[in-house]
Order: sequence, then C-alpha cells, then structure tokens
Amino acid sequence: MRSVEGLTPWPAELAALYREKGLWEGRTLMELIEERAAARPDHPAVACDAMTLTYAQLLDRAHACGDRMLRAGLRADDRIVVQLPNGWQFVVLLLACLRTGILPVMALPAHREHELRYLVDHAEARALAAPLHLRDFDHAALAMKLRETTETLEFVLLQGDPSAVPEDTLALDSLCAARARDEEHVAVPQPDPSAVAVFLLSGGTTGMPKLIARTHDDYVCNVRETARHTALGDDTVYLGTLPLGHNFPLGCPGILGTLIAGGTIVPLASPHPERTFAAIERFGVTHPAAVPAVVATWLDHASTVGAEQLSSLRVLQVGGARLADELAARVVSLLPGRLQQVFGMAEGLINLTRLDDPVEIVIGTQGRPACAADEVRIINEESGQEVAVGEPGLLLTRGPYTPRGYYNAPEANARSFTPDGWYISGDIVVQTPEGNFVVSGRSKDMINRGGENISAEEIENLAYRLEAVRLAAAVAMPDAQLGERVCLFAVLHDEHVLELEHVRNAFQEWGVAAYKHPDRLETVDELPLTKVGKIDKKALRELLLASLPAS
Ligand code: OOB
Repeated sequence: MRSVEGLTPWPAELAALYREKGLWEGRTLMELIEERAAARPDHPAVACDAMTLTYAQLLDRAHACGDRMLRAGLRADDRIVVQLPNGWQFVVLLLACLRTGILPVMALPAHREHELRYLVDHAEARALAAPLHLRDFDHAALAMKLRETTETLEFVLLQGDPSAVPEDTLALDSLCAARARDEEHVAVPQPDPSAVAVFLLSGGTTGMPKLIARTHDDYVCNVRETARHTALGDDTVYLGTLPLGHNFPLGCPGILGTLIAGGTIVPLASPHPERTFAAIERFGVTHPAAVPAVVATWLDHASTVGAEQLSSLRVLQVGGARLADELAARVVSLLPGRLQQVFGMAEGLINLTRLDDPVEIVIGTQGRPACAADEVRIINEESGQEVAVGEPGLLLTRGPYTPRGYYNAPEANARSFTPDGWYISGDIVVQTPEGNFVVSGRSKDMINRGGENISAEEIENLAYRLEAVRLAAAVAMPDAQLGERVCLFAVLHDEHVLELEHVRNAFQEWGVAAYKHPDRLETVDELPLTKVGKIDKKALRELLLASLPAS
C-alpha cells in the first residue's frame, strides 16, 4: 500500500509493548466515535450558529459524505488536502475520511498558492477541499489553478453555496448533506488501526512544513492520554478557536477527544472576543482552547465587559506558544474555570499542567508529559550529555504517539531525529524538580508568531528571490500582542533600494500565506557572522532589540 511508503515505523518490539500495555488499542478513531454515537444518538455532537447536529445526524452525514466521495472516484489511501475554515463541514469531512481511509492533509486556511502547491505535490494529493471564498480571497480560483498545474490533483471540493460552485468541481456542502432516502450505501472495510489516519503539518524548522503521518493507534493514544488530564466527559462543550486541523484543537484532546467522550463541539471560525464570548454563553462552553495571543484579547475584553458570559467555563487550555507568567496570572484571577497550559507539537509529545496542580505550577510552567510512556531527555546542545535538573537544555522525546520520522523526508529526518528515534524538538526547556517543563528558548530557527510557527529559512529563501537582496536573515522580533513577529534583515546589492512594502507585496504576489509576510525590514551593510562563518542570529536579535523603542 502506498501509505506505508515514506513512513518510519516504530521498532516492532516497542509496537508490541505499546499494544500489550493497551496504549495502542487496535481501534480506529471512527470506531470509537461510532461507539459513543450509538450510546447517545440524540445528544448534540456539533453546535454552531449555522446548525446543530446530533450524533446520529453527524454520523449519517459522515457516512453519506464518505460514500459520495468514493462514488465520485476517490479511494482509500488517496490524500485530500483539507483547507477549511472551522465549521460543521470540517467535522463531517474529517469523519468521512476517517471511515473511508481517505487521508486528510491538514492545511491551514491562511495558506496560499506557495504552500498549497507544495502540499499537493508532496502528498501526491488527488483532492483539495477549500472554501469558495474566504476573507476576500478566491480559494475556488486557486484550487482550479492548482488542479490544472499539478500532476496529481483531480478533485476540487468547495465549501459554500452549492449553486455558486463551478460545474467541474464538487460542492462540499452537498457532499456533507444528510443521506437521501434511496441513496445507496458503499461497503468499505474499516481502515487498519496501524495505518495512517491523518497527515499533520510540522511547524517546519527548515524550509517548507513537513508532513507528519499519524496512525489511528498513535493518535487514539494522543487523544486518550491528553483527555485523561482534561476532565473530558459527555457533558463537555469544547470550543476550538485555532484552525481545527492543527494538532492542538484536533486531538489534544480537541474535537476528536470530545467526540470520543460523547461531548459537543463548537467550531468557531474566528476567535474574535465578542463572538467567542457570545458563543461561550450561547452553547455553555466548558472547554475552550486558544493560543496566548488570543487569550490576551479575551482578557482585555473581559476586563471591560466582565466575565459573566463565561460562567460555564471549566478548563481553559492555552498553548502553541509560550504563555507569559503575567498573562497566566491574569487568566487565573480574571476568568472562571481552571487554566491548563499545553506545550505540544504536531510531531507528538504533549505536555500539560494538571487540573489539581498548585497555582504556581499552572502559572509558571508548561506542564509535563501526558503519558507515562513518553520518554524525554534534556541535553546540552554542545556535549550531547543530559543536563542537571534545573539547567536549560534541548528537549528530545520518544513515545507511543511520537512518530519516528517525517513522511518521505530523509534529509529532514536525519536532522530532526537521532538514529535511535528521538525527535529533536528544538525547544530549550528547564525541568523543575517536580518534572514540569518551563520553555525557556529555542534552538531551532523558527519564529512563533502568535502560535503560527514560521521557518526563518523559508522566509530567507523567499527574500532571495528579490532582485535587490544579496543576503537575507529572518529573526523573531518581540511583540506584545503576538509574542513574536517576523523581522527580515537584508544586505542589498549596490545601487538597490528596498522598502518593507516591496517585500510584502512580493510575498503577496508569490502566494505566500499572509502570516509569513515580514513585519519589519532592516537593511544593513553586512550581517554579523559566528566564528564558523554562519549568520549570527543571536547578534541580529540583539541588534534588533537595540533599535526597537523600549516598551
Ligand atoms: C503546537 O504544535 P506545533 O507543531 O504547531 O508547534 C510546536 C512548537 C513547539 O515545539 C514549541 O516550539 C512551540 O510550538 N510551543 C510552545 C508551546 N506550545 C507549543 N512553546 C512554548 N509554550 C507552549 N505552551 O503548537 C501544539 C500542538 C499540540 C498542543 C499544543 C500546541
């Protein structure tokens, strides 16, 4: 089968051990959801402004959608790039994929031609699901262009008014509609639990994002182990604000965890505070999840309008980027419910603070591994030796839900995984005596812009396309709202000029997602170099700090 190619399996003895311990249950995500649905068919599974779907209705639509995709010509193991805003259609399509074995590749709504073309090519995708239009962008036109200009793309599924969908594409809303009375059922075998369920995207330390193949076994483990610490139950109302294809809202425990627990998902298309507060109040949300930059806007809103609308909150999960201690303290004092910090990665390991942790731990740390079988090492980058407790070091990890390599990426695997299978996270952490991590820095060359991880190398490669640029280096610029923004340092060719606006316009023209467009440009005569002759990013960050107005 094609889905086995390009994968780096866990060693057979370990796989056997994970099975023996019940960490790998040998069940698919859809089996577990169906089990719940059978027990509570009339309970709301998805609730949003557009509609509410009970478990029975959700499953009916998911099965019908799967059947329709198969009848249209898609097959198990085909890849579909999914670029949908948060909404009920995402949930129906996801379950349809999980049942049929069509493999979703989780793109972000912000992605543009630059990213989507790469994802389609790398995953050899036969299908792409996107909205017709979103925030003034014509996704339909881009999807059709990609179908014409990539080798593998055949099917374009468009979300939105079916009557507005071009003829030679498929209307996603119709694919996701309830089954017609006489509509035939297509028999398909349950996917193998050890087979790939979804492809997640890595933050991408070098160049473009890598694909991370997550199996049913490992992802069920991811969901179960995180759910244990999140007090998830059939009365949970989960609100996802990040794009739902991101690991955090998808499976930590996220929408899949909520469905497996028999709760209700509220997919919200925008984390805007007014809309979020209204949705929390309307649907009685118990478990929202957000990145720190979004939580900061909620705090500001709560300090003007009060937190009465939020009285249903039980657990607020915050992660994706470092939550400043001061912000964490404000969450604890201003918002109802418990704060849970989540420090995770699409590659696997999820750390969480526990709901019964003392407040200092919840405010001052990013938690500890979700699962007893998670292995972690903190090493000194130079010596490779483990550091003493309390010393900062590079976090390495292995475990039952941390795959041993990226999909089909031997070079990236050689860089990011040790020969004995440890994932080199690139995060610098300090471990407290109780075992909690404090994320204190990063050795990977990334910029975390409000939870969106951006590879500095990708920005630099793009900058080199500009005629004026002789040398380029992208670094993180501290920012009160987003944590970090993108600053591009550039040395120009003689007699050339460059303004930030030119750079941003060019990125726009090349179809690069807007969150990657540089926020600041510093043109300099030369770039500082390290002793071995590499661009000295640390010195650049210091230079930048010195030139920024003191805040
Ligand atoms: C989550 O996943 P990714 O793959 O988008 O990003 C992972 C990276 C981590 O290696 C770390 O550098 C950073 O994002 N990060 C955090 C953090 N959570 C993630 N840095 C500091 N504090 C945190 N709490 O971002 C992700 C996946 C699952 C659950 C939560 C987050």
